[in-house]
Amino acid sequence: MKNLQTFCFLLLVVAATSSFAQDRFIDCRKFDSSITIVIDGDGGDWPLTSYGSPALLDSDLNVIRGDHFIIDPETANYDNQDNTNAYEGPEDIDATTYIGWDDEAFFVLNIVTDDKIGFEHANADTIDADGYLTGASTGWTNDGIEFWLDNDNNREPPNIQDDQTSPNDLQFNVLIDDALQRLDYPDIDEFDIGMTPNYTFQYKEIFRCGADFNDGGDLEYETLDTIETATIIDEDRKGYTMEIRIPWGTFYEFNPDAPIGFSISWTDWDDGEFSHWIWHGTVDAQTSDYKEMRFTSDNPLGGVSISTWSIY
Ligand SMILES: [Ca+2]
Ligand SMILES: [Ca+2]
Ligand SMILES: [Ca+2]
Ligand SMILES: [Ca+2]
Repeated sequence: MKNLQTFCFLLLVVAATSSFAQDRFIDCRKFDSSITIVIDGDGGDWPLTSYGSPALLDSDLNVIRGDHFIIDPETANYDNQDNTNAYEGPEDIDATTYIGWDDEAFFVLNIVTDDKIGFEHANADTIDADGYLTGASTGWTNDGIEFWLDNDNNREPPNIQDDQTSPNDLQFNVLIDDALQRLDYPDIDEFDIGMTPNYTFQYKEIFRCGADFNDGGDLEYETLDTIETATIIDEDRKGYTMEIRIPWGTFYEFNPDAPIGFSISWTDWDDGEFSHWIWHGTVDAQTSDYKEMRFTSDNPLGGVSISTWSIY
């Protein structure tokens, strides 16, 4: 009996050791077929109790397997572009970002704490006096989330800030502008919400991409139009919840059949000054710093958790 226990223990040690190197990836888990996510800014349809540990980074910035994201000030990089917007703690900016997938799309639920929310905290001249978006700027202009995608998973080109020729590599962001407009300017027609004067989106954007859908014109509009987003600002304005649905095939080689390179940054404008936390821990837009994300289906979100399986 003792020998059997020793054997079982050794078996576990071997299993744990041998699986370690293989566990260095972001685990994007499939939703159970019973789960339907509606993009309405309400996370109540997400099976949050099914999630396990967050994807973290060790001291060498190697990824530790996890199925969602948090801002870890120990390893994430705080970049404020040398202005005076200094990080003041979790009431300043904190976030838990859940991910998941089904046969049609990739989903994100971004739950954020931020005690300075409003156009008065965003980039100057984002809106005009009547609350219409000006189109003066897109991208890094308000609170929100940014995704870094290496869809062919080759960590090339080395720096997409300088080399924006690969159609597979891009950044994509979603800001809270449309939700703030609905809140602060209730008379604005829904048709005008989130749109610039020439009818392109101001609260979601594709950039740093070699593909045509980064052209600022019709194709970019049509591509962004397929990406559903919904943001609800907390009643006390100390945070917001954002849901995003990106259909498979929206970007070249963006599908669950193969891993992609991935990272996130959380953008926080306070008092008119920019900052962001970069999950992967370095400030440069180097694809080599992204981490592998795999789309797994063996432990579905909202299905029966492995921890509840009966062993005997
Ligand atoms: Ca929802
Ligand atoms: Ca803040
Ligand atoms: Ca690439
Ligand atoms: Ca803010």
